[in-house]
Amino acid sequence: MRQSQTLIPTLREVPSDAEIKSHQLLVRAGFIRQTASGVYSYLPLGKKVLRKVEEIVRQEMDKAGANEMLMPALQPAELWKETGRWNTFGPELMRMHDRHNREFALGATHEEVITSLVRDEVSSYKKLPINLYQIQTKFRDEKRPRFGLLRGREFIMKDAYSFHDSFESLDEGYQKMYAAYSNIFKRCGLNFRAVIADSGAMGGKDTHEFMVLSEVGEDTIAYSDSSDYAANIEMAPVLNNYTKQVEAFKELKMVETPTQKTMQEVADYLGHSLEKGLKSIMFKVDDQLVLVVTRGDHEVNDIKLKNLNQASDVELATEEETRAALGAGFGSLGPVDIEDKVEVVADYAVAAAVNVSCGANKDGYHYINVNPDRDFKINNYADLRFIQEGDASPDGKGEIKFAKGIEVGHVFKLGKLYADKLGASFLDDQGKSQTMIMGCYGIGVSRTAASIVEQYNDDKGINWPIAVAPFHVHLLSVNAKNDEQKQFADELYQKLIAKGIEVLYDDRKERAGVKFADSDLIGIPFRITVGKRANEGYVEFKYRSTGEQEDIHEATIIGKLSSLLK
Ligand code: 9G3
Repeated sequence: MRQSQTLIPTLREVPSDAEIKSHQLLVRAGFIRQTASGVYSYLPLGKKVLRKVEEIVRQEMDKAGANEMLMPALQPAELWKETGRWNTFGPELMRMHDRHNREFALGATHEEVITSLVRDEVSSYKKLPINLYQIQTKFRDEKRPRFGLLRGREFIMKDAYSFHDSFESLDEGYQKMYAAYSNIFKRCGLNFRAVIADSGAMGGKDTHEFMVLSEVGEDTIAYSDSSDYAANIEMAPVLNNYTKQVEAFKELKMVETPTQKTMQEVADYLGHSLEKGLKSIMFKVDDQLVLVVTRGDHEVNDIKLKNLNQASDVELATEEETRAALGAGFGSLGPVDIEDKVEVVADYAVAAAVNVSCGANKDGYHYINVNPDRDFKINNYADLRFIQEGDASPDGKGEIKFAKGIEVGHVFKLGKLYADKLGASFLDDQGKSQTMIMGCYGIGVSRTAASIVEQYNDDKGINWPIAVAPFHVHLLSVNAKNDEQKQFADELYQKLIAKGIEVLYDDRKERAGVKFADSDLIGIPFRITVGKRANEGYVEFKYRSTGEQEDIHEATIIGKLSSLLK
């Protein structure tokens, strides 16, 4: 591609609305432009990178036995009404009417479309398992689109769906996708972890998220410093290996805590550490009030609370509801003397508490020297807290550390949920009708491209790994006025592309400094500069990743590049 004939509008200054490196660099280097909030145009270089990432995805998906197809973005509302998701999703699901006033959803995902299609076309166990995938634009009306391609309202996803006649078959299909995802992200040059995740509203059991390690990631990963254990912090279980301190029980006493509200204020006022206090928070779990008690230095994990009761909705209770139930407001709650006004659940750590403080369910008062069993009954101890750095790794090996991650992939064992709702069944080898068992597997293709920039950049710009770079070579002629050099560069350009090498040729009538700065910004792995030594047949060869450069004879270029690009 000749730069004098394409569109690569580079910018010197950082766009004000771009907070993170990948967003800043993709805009400055002329890869993307925002069309609306969370909606982007991919300019030629951006499109080239998308195509490279998609190509890697395709190769690995096809190798895993998946079949590419393409589903519509326009989805009839009837399908979403059949699964009940037309109502469970709010404004995030973009909807529209056609000219006949029929309702449609703009595809945020495709479980409804694919399951209804397979329902209509597959009815025998002989046709199972089957894995169908697409690479397609998705629409999700995010409340706060940000970080450029990382959280857009229109983005490119590879979504795959597998259909099975047994859970064993699903496990096999899931493992194949898990392996394919590992290959894909490895080939993209990404530093990632597959983490145990929460299936959220999708139901089903096993699910893993593929997380690119990055400080700008919105998810927190809990990983072991001595094994490959890694889980989304929402999911990481906490071992119940608390030891009860050996300490004589002291006499329970109620004390005035006139203005102390937060755990820290109460602990400071009563002169003990955070962990010698109990924290009690009122939740509404499927509209049922539940008091959740944890140690003062722990945080309630609402996902674990939700999974504890297989609830569909967990939220904090209001102060009014809390006061109505326990006669006190936030900051004065506790498990003592509340009989069965509300259900009480507690994290395992609470069972090991000795002589601790807690709210007295009376505004401005706390109990001290509180002991479980003697002073309060808990009908349900469970693992209800977020894991913390330094906790033992759930696999028993080493300690937990935290890292931030960008979710670029998510694989689910869906089970029968969608097939049930949409009536996707098959006749088994006994001729008996069975419900299909499904898996679904997503990769954020545009998000993956941006994640690569997050991990491959320096103070000069992007530093693309070869496998996903928009071009292999950036060819520059620095003195546009020198016919001999221009002639040399033109011929070299033809030679390289004749050998199938992907070359971006900067043949613009620009000063050398502008060309070098743009080249560093765009980040193509290898740069060939044609300058004054062209008359001896020598060019300058520069490695974008290390900055090292050397003069080489043009006769050696093809051989050098062929070995570098292998
Ligand atoms: C919606 C909207 C947003 C959504 C969904 C539906 C996330 C939704 C979960 C999935 C599950 C898997 C197939 C590929 C892999 C992920 N956000 N999810 O279902 F209507 Cl607005 O998408 N789908």
